[in-house]
Amino acid sequence: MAGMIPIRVRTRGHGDAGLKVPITSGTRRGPTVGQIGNRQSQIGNSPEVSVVMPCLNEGRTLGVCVGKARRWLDTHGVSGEVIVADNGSTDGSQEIARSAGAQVVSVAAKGYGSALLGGIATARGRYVIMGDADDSYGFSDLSPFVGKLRDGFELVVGNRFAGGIKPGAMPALHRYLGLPVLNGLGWLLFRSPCRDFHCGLRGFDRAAIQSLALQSTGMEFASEMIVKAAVAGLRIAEVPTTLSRDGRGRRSHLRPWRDGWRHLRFLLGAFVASVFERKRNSSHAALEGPGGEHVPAQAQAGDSAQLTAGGFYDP
Ligand SMILES: Nc1nc2c(ncn2[C@@H]2O[C@H](COP(=O)(O)OP(=O)(O)O)[C@@H](O)[C@H]2O)c(=O)[nH]1
Ligand SMILES: [Mg+2]
Repeated sequence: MAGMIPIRVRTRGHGDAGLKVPITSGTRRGPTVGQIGNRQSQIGNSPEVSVVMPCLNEGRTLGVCVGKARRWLDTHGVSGEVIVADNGSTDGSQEIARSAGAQVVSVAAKGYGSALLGGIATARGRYVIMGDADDSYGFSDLSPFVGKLRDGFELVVGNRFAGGIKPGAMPALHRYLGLPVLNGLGWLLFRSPCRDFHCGLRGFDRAAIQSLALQSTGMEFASEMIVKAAVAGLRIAEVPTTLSRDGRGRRSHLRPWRDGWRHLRFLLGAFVASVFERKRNSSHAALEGPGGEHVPAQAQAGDSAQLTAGGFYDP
């Protein structure tokens, strides 16, 4: 992705024409996973939860992942669907997914982000859980994610540092250099509450995340989701999750230097873009009052000229 990343920001109060990221209310509260028991959680004709797995040649582990997700849905009485977003796997992943009970979506555009965008566009659930199809994440225990979503959080991100990284599950380069640097930058630039910015197991309110108009095609999709959610003021939570050694017995699709650079470039580009938005917003505020009348900029401060990136830009 070249050039600057367009990032739209939400402003408080009135006078926000053209700048608002529409989001859904974060105040809805439903029953917790424990409370719901075996009652089906279907909402109208739609399932409550869509589990979306991006997949490129994961034939060795995909069936296990789909099976775990399906079993979790069934044993918790949660109405749900499992969607595998595939990019032309050549190892029979599609058939494996179908026979394990998943719906397969073939996404023409290549890349992790493209696959997820295709899967999310097909999903019908009010909530989406996304996670790798390499059997490294805990699809057997989605309760913490769905519980937080039912509590009204719009994005729930796993934290592998809190939940445990099993031996051999993450290369030392990622664990001790790449992820700490990118996590630190996410906090510094956007006050992201996520201490594991790149955890691949997450849950979100589908409408809220779709309203952010995510567009990254590659692995930097993971950064884009958190940055735009933070800037838009969505309610974000994190829950501990465990990372196990993947079961596929070959290299990851992630290319550490190339993908690390794409994440870094996204973070810096988004930050620069948000600063420009803020400046533009401030000059609007200096010219027009809430009713269109000319007012001095100070009269607008604290009202329409603030961004909501975790308060970072607030005066
Ligand atoms: N459809 C599709 N899936 C992908 C692509 N790249 C990665 N994935 C899937 O995305 C998930 C994460 O990739 P993975 O190799 O596990 O990355 P890592 O967890 O960072 O090592 C896995 O389920 C992959 O099969 C892609 O280009 N297309
Ligand atoms: Mg993985």
